[in-house]
Amino acid sequence: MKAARALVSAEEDRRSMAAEIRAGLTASPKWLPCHLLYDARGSELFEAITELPEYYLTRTELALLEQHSAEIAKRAGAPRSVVELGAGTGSKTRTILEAVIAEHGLSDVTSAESRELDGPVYYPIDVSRTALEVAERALARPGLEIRPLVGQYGDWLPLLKDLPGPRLLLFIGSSIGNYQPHEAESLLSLVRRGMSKEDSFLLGADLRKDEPRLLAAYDDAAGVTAEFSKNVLHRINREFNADFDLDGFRHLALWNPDASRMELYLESLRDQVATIRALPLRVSFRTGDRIHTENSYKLTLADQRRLLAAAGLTITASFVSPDPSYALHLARVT
Ligand code: AVI
Repeated sequence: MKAARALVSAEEDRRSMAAEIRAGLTASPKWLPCHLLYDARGSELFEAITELPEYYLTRTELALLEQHSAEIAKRAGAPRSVVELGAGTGSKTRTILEAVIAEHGLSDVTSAESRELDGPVYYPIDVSRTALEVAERALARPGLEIRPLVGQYGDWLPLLKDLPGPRLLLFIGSSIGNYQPHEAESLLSLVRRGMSKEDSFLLGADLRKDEPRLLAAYDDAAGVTAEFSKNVLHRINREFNADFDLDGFRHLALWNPDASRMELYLESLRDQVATIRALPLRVSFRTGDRIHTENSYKLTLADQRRLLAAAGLTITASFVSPDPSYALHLARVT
């Protein structure tokens, strides 16, 4: 198994996390960046979310991928590099990789030279080293190189042009929805700047739909999403020597129709003070005070198209499931 590459040291990572926690918990209203949700336990809980009956996103996207991967691989021109942003454990990627390999043929593992010439090489990018290790084990097969890259997308996207082309970039799982619209546009512009004319970009994103369906998806009956949300406090307790009382907070999922997004919060159930000794910082809460932990935007099809166009990407094919509605867009540099 290849060791995952990281551009940023664990020490730098910890310093930037500490700065984010301080900035978020001293702000009014309080917030925490959603990438903090994904430590090893958080990644595990997110995997469990993807299998919940209420969380329609993953299985709807998988069904679309199963139906259209062959066409996507063909349209992407038998890519030599498949780069996935936010790969997680890679569970959503098998179908598309199989299709790329089928379109391509496996690289000849007996010859180093033909391996150079053939491909494909899969580069999963994720902040979670543990998730990447799972992905690597789950997706390993003869003839497919897997080179995991640990870190934020911004660390790796500028290096895209160095990878053999044509490249297929995957940003599936509706993770684009976790960015504010202006951040989403900047991220897609960064993707576009790393692409050449021959490359393709596949975006998978949830669509705006009825409120009850959305509320259920982000506040499931079994309480897995609540545990996932609260895990961020558990993580701060463990990694920054804090004393958040997890029973003193509840998970809250709200639909904001004006912003067209689900908003996830941790709400304080009483007046309380938490101490984060490693920062050091004391954080006071009144009953009902909230920490905003995540947004999940649900754009219309027209807004998704506008977002891609604004980033300089032209859609070459869209695959849309009607109910529950979800979209896959294949795009090229405009
Ligand atoms: C990772 N991301 C696409 C998920 C979503 O649906 O926004 C994160 C999530 N948070 C709670 N449930 C799922």
